[in-house]
Amino acid sequence: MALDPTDLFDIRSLLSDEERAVQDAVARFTNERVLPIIGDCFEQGRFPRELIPEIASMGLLGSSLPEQYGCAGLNGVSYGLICQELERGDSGIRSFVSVQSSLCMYPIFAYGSEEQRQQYLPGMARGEIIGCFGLTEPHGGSDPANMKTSARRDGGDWIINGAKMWITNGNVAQIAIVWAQTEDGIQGFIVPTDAPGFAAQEIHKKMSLRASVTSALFFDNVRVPDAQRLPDVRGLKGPLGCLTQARYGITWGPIGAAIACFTEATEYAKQRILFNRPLAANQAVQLKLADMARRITLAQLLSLQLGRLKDAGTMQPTQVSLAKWNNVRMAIDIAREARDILGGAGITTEHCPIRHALNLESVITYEGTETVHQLVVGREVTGINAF
Ligand code: TGC
Ligand code: FAD
Repeated sequence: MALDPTDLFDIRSLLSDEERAVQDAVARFTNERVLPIIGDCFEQGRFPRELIPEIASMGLLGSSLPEQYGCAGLNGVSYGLICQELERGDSGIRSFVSVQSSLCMYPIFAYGSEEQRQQYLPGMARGEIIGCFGLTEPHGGSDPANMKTSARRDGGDWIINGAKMWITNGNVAQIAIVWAQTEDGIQGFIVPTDAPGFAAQEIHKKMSLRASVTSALFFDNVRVPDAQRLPDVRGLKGPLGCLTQARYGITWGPIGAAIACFTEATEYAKQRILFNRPLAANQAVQLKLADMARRITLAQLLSLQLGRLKDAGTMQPTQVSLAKWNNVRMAIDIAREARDILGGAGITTEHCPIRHALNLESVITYEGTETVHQLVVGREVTGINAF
């Protein structure tokens, strides 16, 4: 029996019925609602906001959080499959869901008060309240411990000053999860984006993640009451804990992008006739396609095992770093190779590889650069901190 080239090890058979149903539903959404418009969105530099209600109604926002907050209560593997199928469409769509779910809803759930959970999570799950996550600052994102944005106590309020850079959803959001230095270390605040002194400026001229909104945030004496502070976390482990959730999803997302590029390159190589034979009949081309299939298979196994560890409650940040490094590297290499197999046709958005390759330039940088993750693994295996 012929194997599925995008699932050579029948990893689907390792999924539960519920996980398969989630994957199928999101795959349908991507095929029917994302793929027909995404090339144009990318070209126009437009995030397709019109998809938010449908994404929300499918339960894809905060999908792993409990049903009591209006969320789907799915497991970690299902969240991974959601990321994979969305990023098969475009990294920008997956980014939107990652930020809302892992970087905004998760900290409210994990570090927020019960009042904050009740106030925000159901509306965020319905897509009525959109969040953004402000950690990175203009002077250097890899070292968030060197944070300049500050929050100073003023009676029952906090006054926030500073700036954040490269913030996904910044100009779409109603609330920003803002990490700021305080007298008691780094703390998180839920800042309404209509607060006086808050400004978001969209970053243009991007050649990557063009179907996603990226912004700079500015805080000029922004006043928020203490009720907007996340009470249950202090220090860098607050934002880093959110990043672990988001990075986990990002280990799955690029598998989708890689599958899209691999599939398109394979079909193209089978149909393109050069030197009187299909391009795919050349050994040099088959080696490239076989290598893509090998690397996709390894990434699939890595993320599935990571998901099983997550669902068992034993997943470690170093394991997430290794998988983010491996899987994004796998995907960007495949996207570039697939672009090459398409020849000149590969440079237009009529075909997906160039769009995925350009998007993955962001994915390999955000949520910890490739180097940062290599050094996290290096620290684990040597016991020496090279940061
Ligand atoms: P260190 O000072 O040793 O640790 C501080 C505290 O944090 C704890 N911790 C973690 N907790 C959870 N998850 C992790 N991954 C954690 N890593 C560390 C740690 O145990 C400690 O806790 P405690 O209780 O002892 O205080 O910090 P470190 O040396 O591990 O960190 C250094 C480094 C370079 C790894 C870290 O700063 C880092 O990861 N830098 C990269 C920053 C980054 O990834 N920024 C991403 C911004 S958000 C984004 O890009 C969104 S893109 C969104 C999209 O569109 O998808
Ligand atoms: P830098 O930290 O200045 O790094 C520059 C280079 O130096 C990199 O190659 C890096 O690997 C290397 N380097 C750093 N340290 C070392 C070292 N010790 N040894 C060797 N090399 C090193 N941030 C948010 O907070 N929220 C968001 O929603 C968000 N969305 C983003 C969306 C997009 C499209 C992009 C591009 C970024 C986004 N980011 C977001 C920011 C992202 O997390 C940062 O870009 C990333 O953490 C890297 O920070 P930096 O760009 O300042 O690069």
